[in-house]
Amino acid sequence: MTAERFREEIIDHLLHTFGVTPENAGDETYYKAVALVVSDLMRRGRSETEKRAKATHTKQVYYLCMEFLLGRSLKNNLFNLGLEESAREALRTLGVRLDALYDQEPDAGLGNGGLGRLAACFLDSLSTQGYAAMGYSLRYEYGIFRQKLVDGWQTELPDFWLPGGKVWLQEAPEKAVEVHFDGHVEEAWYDNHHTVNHKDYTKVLAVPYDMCISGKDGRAVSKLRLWAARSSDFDMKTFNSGNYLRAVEQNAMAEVITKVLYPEDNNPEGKSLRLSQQYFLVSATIQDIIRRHLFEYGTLDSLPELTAIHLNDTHPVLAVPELMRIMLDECGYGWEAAWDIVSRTVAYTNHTVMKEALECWNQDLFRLRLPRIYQIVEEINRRFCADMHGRGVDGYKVGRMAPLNDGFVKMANLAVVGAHHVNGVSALHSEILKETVFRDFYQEMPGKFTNVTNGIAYRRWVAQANPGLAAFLEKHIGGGYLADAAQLEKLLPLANDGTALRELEQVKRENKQRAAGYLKKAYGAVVNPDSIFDIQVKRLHEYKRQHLNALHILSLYLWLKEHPQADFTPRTFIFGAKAAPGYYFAKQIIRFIVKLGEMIDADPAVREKLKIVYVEDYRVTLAELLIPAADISEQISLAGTEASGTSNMKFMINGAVTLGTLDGANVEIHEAVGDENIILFGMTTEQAEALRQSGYRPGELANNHPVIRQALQLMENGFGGMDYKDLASSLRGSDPYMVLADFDAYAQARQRAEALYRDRQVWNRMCLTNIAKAGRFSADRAIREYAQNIWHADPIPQIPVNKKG
Ligand code: 26W
Repeated sequence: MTAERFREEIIDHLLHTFGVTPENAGDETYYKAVALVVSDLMRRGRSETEKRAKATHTKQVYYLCMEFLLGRSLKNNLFNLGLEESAREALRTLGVRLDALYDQEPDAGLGNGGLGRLAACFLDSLSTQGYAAMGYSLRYEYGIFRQKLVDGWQTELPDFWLPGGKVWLQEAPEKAVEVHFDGHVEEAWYDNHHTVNHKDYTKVLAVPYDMCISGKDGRAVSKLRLWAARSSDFDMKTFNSGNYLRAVEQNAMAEVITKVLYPEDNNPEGKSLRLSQQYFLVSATIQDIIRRHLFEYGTLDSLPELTAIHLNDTHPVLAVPELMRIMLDECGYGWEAAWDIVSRTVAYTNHTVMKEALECWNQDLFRLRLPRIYQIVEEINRRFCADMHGRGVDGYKVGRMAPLNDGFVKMANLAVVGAHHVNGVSALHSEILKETVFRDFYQEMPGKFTNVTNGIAYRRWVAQANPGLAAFLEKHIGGGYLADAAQLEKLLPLANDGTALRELEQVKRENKQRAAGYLKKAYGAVVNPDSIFDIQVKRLHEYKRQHLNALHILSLYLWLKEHPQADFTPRTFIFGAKAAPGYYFAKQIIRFIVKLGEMIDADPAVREKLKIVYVEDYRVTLAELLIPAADISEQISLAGTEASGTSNMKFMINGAVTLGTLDGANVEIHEAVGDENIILFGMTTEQAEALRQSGYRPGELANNHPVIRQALQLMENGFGGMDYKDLASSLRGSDPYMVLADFDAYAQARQRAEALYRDRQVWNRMCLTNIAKAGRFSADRAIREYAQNIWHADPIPQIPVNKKG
């Protein structure tokens, strides 16, 4: 689209959609008008994609996830459609700056962290590579809370994103479906025919809101369908009989289902509302998938050949009994035929080994809320157990694998039983799954288990988030890497090119300056762009060990006090993390970091050398600013705990060096770049396990280690008007994630990092090699592996529609 045409369309939307003249419109309205122009284009692209997929009978991929952490869309879509320049020019003639409009867009924060961001990256790749794909999730009214730190303590504010975010959503009321809860089930025989009736249920309407997800160069457009809960009918009878409040209340009860995203990550609460959300997503989605399939093909017999349903973690696993329910109760299938179809259609990815993250529902709660689904789960369970017993499997083992056990519905067990493939998200994680969480299953059905290492939408994370690096790449290796990430390896010959390396250093330096400017503006934090930018951004969780990072900074502080003359490269430590609102210990860690930063700031002897910035309200948009500015990427989880990590990949491709443990995808990053280009430290998974087995005694370790002892004492004595006794005593007492055991190795690794950094040529070469080797962590590669090994799906053939079918 030309700039002139773009301009006309913007003006058209201003006048006719928003009723304002170009002269009177503000940036917010301009942002919306531009978004609508882009949306219109994408919708046309989407119908093309659908037409081609239908004409060629291409297998559909349906990606179900309770979270899609999309961030902003405008820049991404303009970039993908190749329209950024036209838009910029069109707006310029109207006296408006495109970059100002970007800042009008709120982040669509419909997710907590890695799981949700991965889903967003995957949709991008599915579109780019031209698969026939849809994502399904919920249209939460409130996304992940806005974090506000009050004297270091995290408080949560609602994230009402829809006013600025809904321009991307198109309501499709004609595709609304009913979802049924509660009531009871009656079974009967009529004329030899067994019928099941779900009686007296409550209905909630699921209304789809569709968002188009563009791919690079518009090869295909995917659709993300977000369901919103709406009361199916206002109870006029109750209302008329004078019971106004009750009538309104019923309405509100239905709509509460999609009111807010659960801010828990890795720690489910087992609340009935979350179960309702999950079933709501699954039931609406499965009905939609079946409707689409029947409309095209008229029978569900071909479902496994023509659709792949992917469960992103266990949260949408009720898709398995829901699909069974519809086939049994509404389509007349018998159990065996239905089960055969379901279990050839559904696949499942596990994203965490945290025991407490494996969702279990209280059986009674489940039965009351979802009586028919419960019955089906019972039958799945009965048949699975009978089958296992029949094969001579030990009774305890069958119990451990059973979907129903100990009064709970075990979601992970149901997922493995119902899925044809189960995968972990990094090589190490997939191995750990087979040895621990799914050991029993792996012994009985080894063929189900596989690995697909995560990947990232690198075009967003490099070409859009890091224009300086994009220009550097364009200059030295051309634009081919945008379609084929493996081409980043073309950089390797520059490893000894001093001029190119200095250029790369300059790119980093400018990104650091840009980030510094923002930190000054947003938080009043003054940071030195010549210091080492050492960044840890991710959810706050003990296993990720932000407190290891902070404890080491505290020890550096104490050391610098004693060695004021020491030759020391100034460092800026940047943290960004939200804690689950009820995770009290995590909130204490945040406060400890913030207060430590304040103590350092107040100390003229140290503050030129050390600086901590805790960025409030870390989110996708801040990640896009901070990651390109990083020198060091902190990936310091206890080995064996982080399933994959994906920020490690984003940092790497932006030319930061990983300082990390052999955990998750760090293992594969190490493999890719070699010993020379990563700074590894700490115990391996096996060593950590062995230490635990042999009896880990952190208290003793603390007392015998002068540096740790002194640091913990300072925490106990307190500073900044409070003490950090809870934290210190957890470390001394049990230290579940072995912070103290890895402390020395971490301190040494940081020293090595400093030494490497001081040799600018060596460091720049490390950065360059990291970028060059990041290609395998592209989501395009991950999606191809899913498509080939799990979904058995191909991209839509690139033939003109009218030549076929
Ligand atoms: C409240 C229930 C719950 C439980 C687990 C909510 C969310 C989860 C997620 C599975 C946690 C999560 O986001 N896991 C992360 O998934 C990323 C993508 O695969 C990995 O890179 C991270 O290592 C993993 O922590």
